[in-house]
Amino acid sequence: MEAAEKEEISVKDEAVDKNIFRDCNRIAFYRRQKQWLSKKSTYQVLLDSVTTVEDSTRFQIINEASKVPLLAEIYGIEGNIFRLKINEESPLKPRYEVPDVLTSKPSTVRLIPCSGDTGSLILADEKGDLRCHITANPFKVDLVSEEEVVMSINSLGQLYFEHLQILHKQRTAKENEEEASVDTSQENQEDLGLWEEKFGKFVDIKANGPSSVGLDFSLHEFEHLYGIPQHAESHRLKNTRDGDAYRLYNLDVYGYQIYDKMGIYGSVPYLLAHKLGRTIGIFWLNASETLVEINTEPAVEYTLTQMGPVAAKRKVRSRTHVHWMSESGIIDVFLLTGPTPSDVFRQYSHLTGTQAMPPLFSLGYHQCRWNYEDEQDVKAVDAGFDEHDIPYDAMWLDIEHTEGKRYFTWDQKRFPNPKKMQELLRSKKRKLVVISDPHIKIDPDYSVYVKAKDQGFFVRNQEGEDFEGVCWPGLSSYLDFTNPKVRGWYSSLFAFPVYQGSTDILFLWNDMNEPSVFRGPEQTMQKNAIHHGNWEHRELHNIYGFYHQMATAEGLIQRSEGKERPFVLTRSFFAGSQKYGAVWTGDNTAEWSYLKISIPMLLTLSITGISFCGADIGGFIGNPETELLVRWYQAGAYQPFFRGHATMNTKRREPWLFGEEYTRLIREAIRERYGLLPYWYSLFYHAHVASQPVMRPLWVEFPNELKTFDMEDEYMLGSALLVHPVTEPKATIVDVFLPGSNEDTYGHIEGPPGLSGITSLSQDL
Ligand code: NBV
Repeated sequence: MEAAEKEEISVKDEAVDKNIFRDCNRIAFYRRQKQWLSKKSTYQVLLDSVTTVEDSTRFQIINEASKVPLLAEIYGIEGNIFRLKINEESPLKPRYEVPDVLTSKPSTVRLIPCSGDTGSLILADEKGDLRCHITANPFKVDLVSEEEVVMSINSLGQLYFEHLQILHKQRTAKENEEEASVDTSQENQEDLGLWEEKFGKFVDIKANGPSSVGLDFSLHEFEHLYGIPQHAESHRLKNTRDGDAYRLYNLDVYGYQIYDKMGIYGSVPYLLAHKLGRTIGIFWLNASETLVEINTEPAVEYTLTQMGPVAAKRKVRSRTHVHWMSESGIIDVFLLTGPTPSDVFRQYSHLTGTQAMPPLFSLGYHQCRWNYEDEQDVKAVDAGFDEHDIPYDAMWLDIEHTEGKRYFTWDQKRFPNPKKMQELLRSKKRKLVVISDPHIKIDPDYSVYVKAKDQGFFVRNQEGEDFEGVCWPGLSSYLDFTNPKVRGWYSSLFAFPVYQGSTDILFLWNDMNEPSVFRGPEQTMQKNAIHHGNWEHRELHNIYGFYHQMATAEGLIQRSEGKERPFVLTRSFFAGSQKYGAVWTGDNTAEWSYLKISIPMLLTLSITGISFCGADIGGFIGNPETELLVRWYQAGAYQPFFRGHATMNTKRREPWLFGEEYTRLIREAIRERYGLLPYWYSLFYHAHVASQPVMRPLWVEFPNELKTFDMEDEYMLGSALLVHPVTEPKATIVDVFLPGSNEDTYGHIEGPPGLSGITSLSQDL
């Protein structure tokens, strides 16, 4: 290992240093939006601009201060979905609109405008299922269902849209005078980070200046919200009133802090809200850095004493306000009107696709470690499973299997005969999964590097040269997966004759694809790096990993001429990543609290489309005590992606290393998994064809039982299996809430002494 790498790893061994990462107050677009919104300047609809163009209703909205016209478009989409797009009417240059996430152009339903009262407009489809009322001044949209307003848009007046401008220095004095939307005085400019934003030693120069957008949504009578992964947080979203907003910004956060709203590896800007009798969803299609504030106002009852002799009462329904803010792009939001949880799942997958059907082997147990040292090590670990009669399906190789972290190569000394190694695994019907990261070592003798460089396939810096950053191989450039040509070429690298030493039992693992850039701002890429089509990295940061996995999965499909299903695990992801494979929760820690939080983290991924998800069994960082390891296997056997993994400086922890009793317990847990494999496979098929998550929070299966809305220590697998893992040390008893009876029923489950697998309880529900 090179010195530079050692230094990185030892630095990374400490707990997460939050100073490396920004909280809301250190994010300039957040500060700008807050400052401006406090001035309460409003937008209004120009009602005489309303037109129907093809399948959308369009109209202008104008801010009373800035006077810059925005163009709003409202679409009705099949399956009871609304789409609202807001962009500048004539921006200085095109603004980024996220491509490739929607599976196809959504089929639209015609909304017919009918005039409301003066100053308003009503849009409704023929059947009357979709209906919205637009108020002109101030601009507000109410979504109505069965005569009830379910959601209001911009009722708090938080619509915010920074129109693209010419850099101050290049403008005339008159133009500068006219700029009224934000306070642009010199000292404030720096603070507001309009054209330049500092963070520690990093300076982000913004060629396009400020371009952020924001909008609020009020969800009437909804108090339970879920979604917007990825955070190491509870399943139900919390109020952000007293602290940081939920941040969606894909970052490599080693040993992330739990119960925290900072952004980690992936982002799905989509949330669901649920109340008795109705579930809805908001999908905010924007790939730039995004912040989400949640604020629930409980129901209140006022007594109106001045109204006459009899005291009148007025009830104000509870509501939750959701405020989305993104650094750039446009406002493009899909409102999923439900009404049931399964309707919302279907509506979302109608837009972004369903879970890819996994190959059967990938639902079994996976054995990973950073690193299995060499072919002998692989052989010995593989034999260990047979000796101890423990089933497993896939052996994994981390970055050390390559020649100096040059992906698509093999370390000549440690892995001189990769095909022979795969033949051994194949003879037992097992598979191999290897890692392939998006950074490419700068090395004129590395053919992948040379070919990518020659074809201009790397992300570029401001000077138009290849972007360079440090990662595992040392100085590296980063493939620009947003370019379809780069994806096509990358996919071709998985062809058997091209990827030397690979066979058809080899599958893939995409790591570090936030992308992770050592010594970069927040350990990622500068926002002003340039991608295909001249787009700045800031526009599409959150979708980089999505494209990496997409290209990898496509490569595996192509190498088998379309016959085999791919398996690709990714660390970073975006809305729609479910189409390309599995996701895991990154670098967790070997502590009970991380075992516990794996459940809400996976539930959240599951309801936002990503059914194939898991957490490293045992905890990646540190050495789990044996009891914790056993409990983690017992819990993991009932989570969708089931892989044991550990970082490099940890003690070996293959299942048979802790004495006969523990080996037996782990064996039993893994066998329980295999016993249910047909059920898992059927659930995934159902997720693939009918959009229903595999792992389901109780509220999804029991939407009319209030008690279930907050539960995250137990869940359903499909609709037939209730799972309550043990996540506390020394537990011999768990109290399991038994939903479905509308009474408070608890099952008191006591295991025999020791760590018996009291993980699951099935009943006819
Ligand atoms: O490739 C090494 C590790 C990998 O084992 C882990 O699962 C990833 O989350 N990788 C991160 C990079 C190094 C982390 C310190």
